[in-house]
Amino acid sequence: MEKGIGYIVIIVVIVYVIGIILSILVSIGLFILGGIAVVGAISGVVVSIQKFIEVITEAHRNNAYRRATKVLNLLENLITPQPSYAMYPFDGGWQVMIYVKDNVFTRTEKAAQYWFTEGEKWKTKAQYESNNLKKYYYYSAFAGFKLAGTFQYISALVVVALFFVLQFAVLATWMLMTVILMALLAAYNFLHGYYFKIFFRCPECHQQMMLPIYICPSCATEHTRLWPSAYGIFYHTCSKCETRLPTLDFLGRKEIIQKCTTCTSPLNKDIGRLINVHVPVIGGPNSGKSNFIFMAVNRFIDNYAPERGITTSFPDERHRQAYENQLKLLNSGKVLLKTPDVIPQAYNLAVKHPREHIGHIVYIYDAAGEAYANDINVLQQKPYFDYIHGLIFIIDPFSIDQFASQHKNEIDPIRKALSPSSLSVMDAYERMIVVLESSFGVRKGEKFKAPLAVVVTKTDGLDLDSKIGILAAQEMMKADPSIRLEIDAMDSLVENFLIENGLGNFVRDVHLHFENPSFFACSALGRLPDPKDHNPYMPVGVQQPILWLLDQVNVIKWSEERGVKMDIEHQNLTTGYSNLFKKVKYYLWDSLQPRDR
Ligand SMILES: Nc1nc2c(ncn2[C@@H]2O[C@H](COP(=O)(O)OP(=O)(O)OP(=O)(O)O)[C@@H](O)[C@H]2O)c(=O)[nH]1
Ligand SMILES: [Mg+2]
Ligand SMILES: [Zn+2]
Ligand SMILES: [Zn+2]
Repeated sequence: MEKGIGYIVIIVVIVYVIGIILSILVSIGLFILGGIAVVGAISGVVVSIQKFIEVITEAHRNNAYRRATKVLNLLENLITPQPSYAMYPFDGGWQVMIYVKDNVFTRTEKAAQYWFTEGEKWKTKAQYESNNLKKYYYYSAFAGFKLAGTFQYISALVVVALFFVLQFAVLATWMLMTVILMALLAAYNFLHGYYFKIFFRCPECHQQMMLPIYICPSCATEHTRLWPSAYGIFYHTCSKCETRLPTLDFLGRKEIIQKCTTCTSPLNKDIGRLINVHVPVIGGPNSGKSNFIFMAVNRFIDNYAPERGITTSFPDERHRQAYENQLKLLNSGKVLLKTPDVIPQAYNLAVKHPREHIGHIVYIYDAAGEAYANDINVLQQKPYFDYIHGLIFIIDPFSIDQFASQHKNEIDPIRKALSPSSLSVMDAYERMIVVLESSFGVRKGEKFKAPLAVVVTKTDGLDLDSKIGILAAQEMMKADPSIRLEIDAMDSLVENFLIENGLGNFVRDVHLHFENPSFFACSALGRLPDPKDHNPYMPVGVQQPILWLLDQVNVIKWSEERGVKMDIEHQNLTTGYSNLFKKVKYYLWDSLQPRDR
């Protein structure tokens, strides 16, 4: 019995010891496996992070983000593609993600492969081992290396996945913020342009555009959408030459050469920056439009503006050249050449008051009189009639049938010097109304709001100046002190002159069609042209119509100035009256009487 128990105890002890030894041996195997796996996992994380940093810096440094991605392709289907690099959140950011996906795995793969091949070595070793324990350990090592290799993949996967989530969130927020900023800037630009009536309008082909073409100053590449966009909020980077182009005027965009999108002629830098004012000058061939325009503009620039601190300039060098050439002719006693183009070019004149935030850019359209000589030519004027602010209608008194036939004997000897227009006033006027109606679609009974200056020119001929010119106006005011403005006196003198000479219909129609017409008389040359006389021409009365019109369209404050002058004249007049009763009567009654205009 005792002996039996003794055996059992011995057996148990032996089994126990063998168990312990076995489990120690097995544990050593597991320890080998686990150790290798842990080392593999840790190195996996380190390698993945290392490779990831390597790949991501490479992606940014290699400008990998400057190649098109699906996001950019999608975007460029929606917006007009530009020769510029798209912003990071619209292109590069996504490109970097693709680059990371393509490169991190292939590079961690190499590291993983090392562990797998190491594992294979132990596997072969195990296969050829006869000692079972060793065989077991070799297999443990093999399994450890396999696991370590797998961890390499897993850690690379985790690193890339984390990056993807983070990058996506960053790009999405960035995108959203840029879009909001873009929308705000676009809204500001639109409202600013809308409020100040600033538009890009071509003085050559008369098209209006949202934005001109901007020309890269370094490589001359055309940028058609240089504004805050997916290519950059404040700057676009030209993809041809890497030049940074500002997208906003105050950052310097206005200094970049701009071109018309339709006819590609260059647009001066005040177009799209100053408040537009469009004024066509209308009249038959030879009626005296061009001579009037250049003389009136000249008197405005040389006489009126400087005294008031108003700055004037020709933003377009070609316009300045043309103006100076014409002026040279006029100053040497030569008349201007016939205007060649039926579709006119506009002359741009920038006008800015000293305290004005934004100045005006006046477009003066000088078409050849043939523009109003037939119904086809006249409709070609429509493109710029669409946005006119005021009109100047030129009348050559020597083209008025009744006046011309009544004074035939006086006119004939100086016919050459007068060059009477061959087109009747009514024909030119009616064609002007046709274009105006096609542009504005005014309903019956409704009047055109644009101010109309009707200017009878060439008053140097037949002594007209003393009948309807400034001198006559001053005489009229002397005779009737209740007329205190020269332009009021002239207005009624010229109106009467036209009515007396068979243009009563014309005068009535003008009042019927226009809310705000005014009549003027002037002589652009001041004397009859004579090829032998090289003295400069001295115009008479050319300033009034242009001042009146520019005042009506708010470019200058002439009427305000006149108001002040009138008050002073009132005072002089009343102090001039010796009789107190008369003085009181003047203040209470005479000065309050409205003038019929
Ligand atoms: N006497 C006199 N003649 C003038 C005056 N203004 C123009 N003329 C004459 O009229 C001619 C035509 O003048 P322009 O100013 O060229 O006329 P226009 O309306 O521009 O003519 P187109 O360009 O053909 O439409 C000139 O050649 C002068 O002979 C003026 O103030 N006095
Ligand atoms: Mg002309
Ligand atoms: Zn154009
Ligand atoms: Zn460039």
